Amino acid sequence: MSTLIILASFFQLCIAQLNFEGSTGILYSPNYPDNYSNNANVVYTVTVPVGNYIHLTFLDFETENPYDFLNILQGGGDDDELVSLKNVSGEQTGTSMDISDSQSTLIFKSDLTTTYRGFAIRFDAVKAGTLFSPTNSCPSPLHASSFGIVTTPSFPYNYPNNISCSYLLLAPAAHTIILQFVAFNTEDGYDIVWIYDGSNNSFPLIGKYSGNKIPPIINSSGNALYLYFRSDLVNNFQGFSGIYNSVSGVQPVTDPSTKSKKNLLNWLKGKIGNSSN
Ligand SMILES: [Ca+2]
Ligand SMILES: [Ca+2]
Repeated sequence: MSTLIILASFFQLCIAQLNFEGSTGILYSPNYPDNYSNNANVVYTVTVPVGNYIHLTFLDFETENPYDFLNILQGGGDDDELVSLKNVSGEQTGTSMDISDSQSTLIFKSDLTTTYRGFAIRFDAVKAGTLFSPTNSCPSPLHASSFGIVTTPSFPYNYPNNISCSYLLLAPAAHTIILQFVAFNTEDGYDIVWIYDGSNNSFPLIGKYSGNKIPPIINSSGNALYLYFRSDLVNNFQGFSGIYNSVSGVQPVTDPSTKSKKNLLNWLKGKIGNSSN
């Protein structure tokens, strides 16, 4: 039994805890945007400023239903009064929920086989006694993290009429960017996103997309992708949510179903490694 296998087995038994504090932030499943591992057990605590409650937005959510799930509880930290609100699993991209507390605990567990991409969930603090209201404004234009999410304004609520937003996805030198939409619904032919293979709209146009069909996975040839979204004066829809991540050099896009099989194979390999000890 190799040291690596011992470490890997030990690590899988550990419960990871991640604490988030502030007015907004994004929780990602382990390994995101790659598949989470089997046997995952991760606890997230979210604390927003006192006098606020928590609004969750599922920017991306895909787990094995019902075996890999996120248990959402009200309360957290030193609070003894944890109340389980619901278990979330399967395909839940574009949904949202309120937690009437300034603290929440979210526990993600996966079982022994079959993994998916997992989730990206944004939390926002909302003043107690008021309703969450979408911003209706463009997200920040620069996206230079190794991975993240880009959405139309207010996603999953409808984007406003007559808005234009640009998004610059930037990776380090000698990297390329993969962009995968996980939700897409705009007014066909009128509310359009243009995607360019570079840092602005003078670079080659990869494609222009509208309607309710998810665009293909997009790969940049260099270290930048530029998106420009424009809605016209009438008829608005939910818009899009897309995952970007940077990879070293140009890499073939992996079919997610292949990834699941590969993870299962790795798990089986780990078991064989353990039993030969
Ligand atoms: Ca599973
Ligand atoms: Ca429109």
